[in-house]
Amino acid sequence: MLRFLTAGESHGKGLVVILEGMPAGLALDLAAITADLRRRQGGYGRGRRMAIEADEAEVLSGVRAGETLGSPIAFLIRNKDWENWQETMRAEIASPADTGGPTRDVVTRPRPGHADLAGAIKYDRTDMRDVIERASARETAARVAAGAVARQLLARFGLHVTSHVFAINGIGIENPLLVTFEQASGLSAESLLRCTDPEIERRMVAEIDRAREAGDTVGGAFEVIVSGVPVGLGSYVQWDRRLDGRLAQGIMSIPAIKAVGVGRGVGVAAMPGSQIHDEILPARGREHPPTGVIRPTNNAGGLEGGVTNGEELRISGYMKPIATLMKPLRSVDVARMVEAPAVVERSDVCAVPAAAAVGEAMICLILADALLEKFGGDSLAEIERNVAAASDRLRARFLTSTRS
Ligand code: EPS
Repeated sequence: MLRFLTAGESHGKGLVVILEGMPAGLALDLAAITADLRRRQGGYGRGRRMAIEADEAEVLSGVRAGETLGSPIAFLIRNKDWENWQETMRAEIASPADTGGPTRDVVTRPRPGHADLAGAIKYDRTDMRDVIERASARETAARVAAGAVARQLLARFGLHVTSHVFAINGIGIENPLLVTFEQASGLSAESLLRCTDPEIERRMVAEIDRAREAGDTVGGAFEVIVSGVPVGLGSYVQWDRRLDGRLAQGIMSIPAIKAVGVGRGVGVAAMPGSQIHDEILPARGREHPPTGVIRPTNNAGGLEGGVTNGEELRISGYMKPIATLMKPLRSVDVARMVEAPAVVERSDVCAVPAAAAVGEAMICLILADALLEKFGGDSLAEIERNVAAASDRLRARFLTSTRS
């Protein structure tokens, strides 16, 4: 239904994304796309590159007079740093006149944990720069631009997506499920780490400072929360239609993510069924959800059988520390096949808040896809009709029976 492709190198001219499958007639707030891009650039622990860039998505197609046309939407995000990398990253064999930036050394000492070695072998490149450039997390800016469009479609149908960081290098909030949607969405865009507990955030910041001083890096974990999710997105009838699997792939595809949790996540393996499953109670006398039932807990994270159950979606991602260490690990210089310290490049000490922003974008894209699958149409009006019909059916089926 909804698909996207990105292109671009970290220090090339820019990043491109093509998003196809968005219905026609969605009013697009371009400033909100920039706000999402800027949030991804932030967070305590980012390196000097982010002081150079001021990401903005230039619309190349698919939008006219502020509305989507139903045609592919293409964005260009220019790399400001390109100016300093033209000589190294030029497409031409010979440097054109006035080419900026120095000629950089060939990279032959792979960083443990980065794609450098496997990529150089796979694509048969002698300069690992050819791998670094595309494997770089810079690519995620393009995903955030596409995700920002998907977010606006979701919002049109009452789904709202937010996130918070609940752990940095082992310091964190014990049970992130206790953080409410309102607490997470209430965090300011300038928040240092997007942690809802100021005291824990202070300790996280100190941990990042310690890592920076030691020439080290740190990872952590974030949770994406979605409110207003309708029942019935995804399906249990085939493995590849289970929405939890699709969402997990979206999170796992973010660079440096090593584990994904749904609801209680890995915690479910250590609790009995009587404590983990979310009981179902009639909603009589309370504010009425469309299904007529309420859940006192949400350990399932809003998904049962790979289908949304009407509760908040809660998906977490666990990020390893950035692979570029200022105090490098042991590696091999593959040009000479001798032991040598890994290459040292300008990088970030911690990028977990950025990963949370990318996590939101991926969840937006996959949820929008699932929404279009269930209620799809070529125009917004068509989708609205389908959503209204489904909600009438729910009301007819559950509201009348719970009132009796
Ligand atoms: C990255 C290295 C750093 C990060 C970069 C990812 O970039 P540079 O090598 O230019 O200092 O800042 O992230 C981004 C550029 C971004 O936009 O997130 C890497 O090697 O993956």
